[in-house]
Amino acid sequence: MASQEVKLIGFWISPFVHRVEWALKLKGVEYEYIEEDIFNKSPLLLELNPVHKKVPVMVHRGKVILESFVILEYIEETWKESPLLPQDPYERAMARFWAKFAEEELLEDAWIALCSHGSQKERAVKSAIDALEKIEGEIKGKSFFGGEAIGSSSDNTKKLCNTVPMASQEVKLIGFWVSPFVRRVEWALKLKGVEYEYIEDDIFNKSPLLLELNPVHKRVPVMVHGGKVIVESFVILEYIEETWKESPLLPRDPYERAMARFWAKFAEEEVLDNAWIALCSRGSQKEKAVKSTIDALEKIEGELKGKSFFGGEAIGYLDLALGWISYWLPVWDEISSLQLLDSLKFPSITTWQNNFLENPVIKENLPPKEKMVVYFHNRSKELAPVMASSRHA
Ligand SMILES: N[C@@H](CCC(=O)N[C@@H](CS)C(=O)NCC(=O)O)C(=O)O
Repeated sequence: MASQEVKLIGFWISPFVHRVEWALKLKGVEYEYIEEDIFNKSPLLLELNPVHKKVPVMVHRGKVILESFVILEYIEETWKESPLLPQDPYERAMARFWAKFAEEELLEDAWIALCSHGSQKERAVKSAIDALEKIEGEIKGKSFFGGEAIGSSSDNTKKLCNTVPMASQEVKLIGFWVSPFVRRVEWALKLKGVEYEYIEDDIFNKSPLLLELNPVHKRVPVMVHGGKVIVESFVILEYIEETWKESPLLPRDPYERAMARFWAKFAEEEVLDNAWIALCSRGSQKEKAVKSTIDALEKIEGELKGKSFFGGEAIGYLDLALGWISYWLPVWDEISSLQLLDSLKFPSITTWQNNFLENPVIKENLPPKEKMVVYFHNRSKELAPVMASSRHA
């Protein structure tokens, strides 16, 4: 491959950039490396990554791919030699789960531990060590997470918990009625025509089953397929897509797939997190969160314009990932007079919202609105003091 086909914009010390470089080198992909100064960003970086303005940025044949994990998946799908992910969908799910876990629980806490002082440092050190203990359990007895060779994780990885005895194709989903993370999994299963047994849990009084099946996060959704336990809704969606090939949710083209994954992550981190803070906080914290949510929605509006669905003509992965915007966000708007989803400001999102909610699979699988209003009203009141104190933490 001609080196000009792949360009990587990086910063010498970034671990996110290095993981992309390692993947390219392991696969023997030639690339041109362009060093960036993240403290004095170049016009090129700002043009290629206007959303986050961060490295790494990979450009392949003029197409821009962002976010190191999204880039890793793109590299894996584009250059098949020396695979980094295992073949088996469950092992792939485990690799994605632990990668996400280490990023969210270890890297973030270790960084806070490095940069903070006093009780905040102590807390972060403790959390980082807790996370390392879980990772130690995962790698025990292996040369690499990828087994005998470097990969994203293991071919022989331990299950999150003991295997649950059940028929080989049986699917169970443990959920909570109002969780948008659970609904996106249900929608995916229904769109693909996969039968499953739904088990309602109480996240305020967790069942022994939930604690046993998801000892790491203790959260729903938890999906069990033929006794194998998969957690984290985006990891579950990828597993569903790889296991049941009918009615594909992700596009075929690796670049389009990368875009779907990028926007799903963006909406989760920038829209969902901020909208939740906007609902549950007060005063200037609320104002700031409202503004950030609207800024993020503007980017989503730009991404959607002119399309019926994010997935084109049919509901796909990104529609499911963002599905909560169509139904949960208006409820939050109503409870807290947030005025986030203004139809004049966001005409494309509004049209998409109507298209999405008209689909029978979606329409028939939504929590009752009145019950949601009461639930979120109470939750926002309960969480307001917690949000206020976390601001000063
Ligand atoms: N990132 C997770 C989020 C799951 C999540 O936060 N689930 C909530 C219900 S909406 C939960 O189980 N909360 C219980 C807890 O955090 O203790 C996913 O996508 O699956």
